[in-house]
Order: sequence, then structure tokens, then C-alpha cells
Amino acid sequence: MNKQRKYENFRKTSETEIYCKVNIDGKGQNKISTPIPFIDHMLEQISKHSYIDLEVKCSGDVEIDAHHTVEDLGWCIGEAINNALLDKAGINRFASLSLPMDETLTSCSLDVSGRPWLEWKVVLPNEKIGGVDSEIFQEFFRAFAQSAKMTIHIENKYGNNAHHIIESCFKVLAICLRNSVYVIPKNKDIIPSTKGVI
Ligand SMILES: [Mn+2]
Repeated sequence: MNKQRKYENFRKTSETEIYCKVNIDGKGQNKISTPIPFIDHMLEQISKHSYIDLEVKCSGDVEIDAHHTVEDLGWCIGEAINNALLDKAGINRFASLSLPMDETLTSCSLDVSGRPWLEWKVVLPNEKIGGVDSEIFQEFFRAFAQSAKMTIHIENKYGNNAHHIIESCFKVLAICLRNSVYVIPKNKDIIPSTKGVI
């Protein structure tokens, strides 16, 4: 493990301005401030259940559409996590879990593979959730998978309540992150790939 495990990221475009800071070996403490309260609620889930400390300050052109802001948040946080992980020596690498939330069951399988991929088998029954267009959530996960360089499959098995369905997606991602970036102490100098590089 060649250390780091923390990263500060800043991304400014004509559409959004985002600062984020991650500490992979944190306690799930977070300070999140975006223009979209429901997204704050979801990012808090990621931090709380991954144990990754997360600070986010974000402003964006949400008066036009929350799309740019939500997508860029996914990108910025994913990139910070990837950069914090450095060569990924010692990590558990894979994680897979089904997570219940009342009537809803959602599964996630995740590989810190270095090869970005999102498989998204989630149908949200409402057009909007927490004032956010439902279709935007997939863009968050796609951008996150791209910049974090992770293979992520998320499938909602069943559920009725749209808030539960999307929140279970964020929570199950968080717990798979926790389990995959965890360093196995006896393997801390071993890169978990037969190629020797991730
Ligand atoms: Mn909730």
C-alpha cells in the first residue's frame, strides 16, 4: 500500500463548480453542500455507509437543469476516490451485496478493476424524486463508474417506493465501496491482479 488514501478534488466548468475531499480510511463523517437537498441526502448515504469521509461544496446551473450538477458530482467524487487509492495494493477489490430497504431489494456487484463500466438495471416508477428528474440518477452512477474506474452493476430486484429504490442504490454502492477498498493487512503490498497493475 503506497499510502495517500486521501484526495482533494476541484472541478470548475462553465456549468458547475465542485470541491470535494475524500478520506478512504475515515469514519463516514461528512459535510455536504449542494444546491439540491435530495442529492445531499444521497451523498450522505454514500459517506456514512462506505465509511469514507466526504466533504462536498458545489454550486451549479441548477436553474437550467440539475443534470450537469449531478453528473459532475458523480465524476468529481469518483475521481477523488480513484486518485486516493493510488496503485490499489492490498485492497479487497471485489464486493457484492443485496440490500433491503423496507419493501425494496437492490443488489450491487463492484470490481475496482481499472475498467469503467456501469450496468444499470433500475426502473424508477416516478418521473421525479426529491424534485430531481429520475433519469439523472443513472448519469450520476455512470459518471462515478467512469472516473472511479470501477465496474459497477446495480440491479433493483423489486420495490414500489421510488425514494426507497434510489436510496437503496446509493446505500448498496456505499457498502460495496466499503468492502472493496478495505485493505487486507497481510496483503497490504500486493496488487490484487495477475497483471500486477490495476
Ligand atoms: Mn431517505
